[in-house]
Amino acid sequence: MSEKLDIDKSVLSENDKTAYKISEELKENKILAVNVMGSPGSGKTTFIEKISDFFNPEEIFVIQGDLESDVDKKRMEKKGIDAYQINTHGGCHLNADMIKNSLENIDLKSKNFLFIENVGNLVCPAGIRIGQHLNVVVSSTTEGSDKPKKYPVIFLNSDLVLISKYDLSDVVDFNENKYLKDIRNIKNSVKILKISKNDKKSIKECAEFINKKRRNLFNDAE
Ligand SMILES: Nc1nc2c(ncn2[C@@H]2O[C@H](COP(=O)(O)OP(=O)(O)OP(=O)(O)O)[C@@H](O)[C@H]2O)c(=O)[nH]1
Ligand SMILES: [Mg+2]
Repeated sequence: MSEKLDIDKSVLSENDKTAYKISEELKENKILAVNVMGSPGSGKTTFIEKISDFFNPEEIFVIQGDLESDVDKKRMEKKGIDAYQINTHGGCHLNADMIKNSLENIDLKSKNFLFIENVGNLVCPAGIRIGQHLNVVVSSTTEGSDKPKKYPVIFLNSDLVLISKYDLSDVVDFNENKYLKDIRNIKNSVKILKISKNDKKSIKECAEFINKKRRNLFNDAE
């Protein structure tokens, strides 16, 4: 048993070393990397599409993680955004090596933001370092208000929780008080924003938060 634990530890630390190098390389290029996590269909790609309207398409690039297909990459390209697709073929989360290989295909100059859409699920991507500076969980009202209580680790590791599909909250009897109370019990300091894909004001608030995080990271006031 202890042997198994040692092996797991060394695999993890190799990943962490690569993740650290990625994070530093992106920092040198003044790029903020945002790891977008959440259940399948929670609205991760929609969020990236919508938030891109508040940035210059040239300053963003996206790495898409899915088991199969390039559906989400094509959605990005339709918005004029540089995108790279990773297919994990069964793997339930992205890892640092996958991101390192993707970055070799992307010209980092002139970019300010990297959005990484992780494989859709609330378990595996939590706590895996992929070079990100910011962890975002897109958690939709339609999944039910019990998700923080059932899947606490991903919320614990997040910097920003987006309650997505907020326009549907009444239809699905989303219990917002319970949801918020459960999140606060897991991580009191986490930023929580409510978003709906057609509510520009809600998306603008996210863009402002992410922009501020970038400014704080690089300590520049522009
Ligand atoms: N009503 C409503 N529907 C939304 C909202 N955001 C996303 N959707 C819909 O939810 C569905 C799934 O959205 P996606 O953005 O593809 O979800 P995803 O998390 O990227 O899905 P995977 O990549 O498959 O994990 C689409 O039909 C979206 O139009 C929202 O704010 N309100
Ligand atoms: Mg998607």
